[in-house]
Amino acid sequence: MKPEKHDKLPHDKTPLQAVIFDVDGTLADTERDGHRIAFNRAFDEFGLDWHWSPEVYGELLAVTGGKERIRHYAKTHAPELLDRVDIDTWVARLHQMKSEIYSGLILAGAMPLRPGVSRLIHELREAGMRIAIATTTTPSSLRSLIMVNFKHEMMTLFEVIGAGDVVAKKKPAPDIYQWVLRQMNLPPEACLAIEDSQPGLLAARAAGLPTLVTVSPYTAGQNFDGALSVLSDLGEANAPAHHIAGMPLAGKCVDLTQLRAWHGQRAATSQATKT
Ligand code: XBP
Ligand code: MG
Repeated sequence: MKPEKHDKLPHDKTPLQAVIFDVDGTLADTERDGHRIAFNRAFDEFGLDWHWSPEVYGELLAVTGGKERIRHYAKTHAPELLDRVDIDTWVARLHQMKSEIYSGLILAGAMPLRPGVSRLIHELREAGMRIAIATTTTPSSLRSLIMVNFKHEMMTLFEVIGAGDVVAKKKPAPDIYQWVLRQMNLPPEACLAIEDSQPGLLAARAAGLPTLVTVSPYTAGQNFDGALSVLSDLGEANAPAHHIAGMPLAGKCVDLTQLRAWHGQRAATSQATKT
């Protein structure tokens, strides 16, 4: 049946129906003291003399995905490795080792959630808002982070988990967000993404999602043009978030009322960023 003209609301009238969270840098500051440490320990286990300092790791974050990051580093630091006939298996085994070490660190309590994350997720769930994950991280690493911080299996907390190799192209490609939207059967304009990095913002925007950015230590200086708003974090009543760019934060912290308000005004932001 041909859809009636009024079946589809204009973009700026579509109500907010789901919030899609990034993981690393957004839910928790996992990179420098989590993933980086795990990569370095796995390199030791594999007899490699590689060591990723906090500075080097910051540069390597431009390559999203752990296996992709390892392969990229090998290209410049040990190109002979790439000639191995079993290179794909070797990278996968090294990354598997890294992921196990990472989960061990997380389960030992090394990585608390960022300010406001637990509060907002609980508020969204209580309000019946649909919530999902869109990340380049490996599912086992995410599961550990969720288990230790929420005492929940990830699938009971989030309706849809888009993670790791479920899509071929990782952020900044839009694929992971498009995959999540398909699973949720929602158009992008009915959703809002929360990200911490430029590759994440680019991925979400390329999928058509209005996006809030909460910067993390590695991403604070990046270009966030096109974001609804850019903040220090989600904030708590006793530890207010700081506004950095984009639409202002009305109160001390991000709550559902604020997300709905930004979402409702998103047409103004996309106009503003086009000029
Ligand atoms: C950030 C990433 C990930 C992590 C490492 O993901 O690029 O690759 O650095 O995780 P996001 P893996 O911000 O999208 O959550 O080693 O499991 O890939
Ligand atoms: Mg991130």
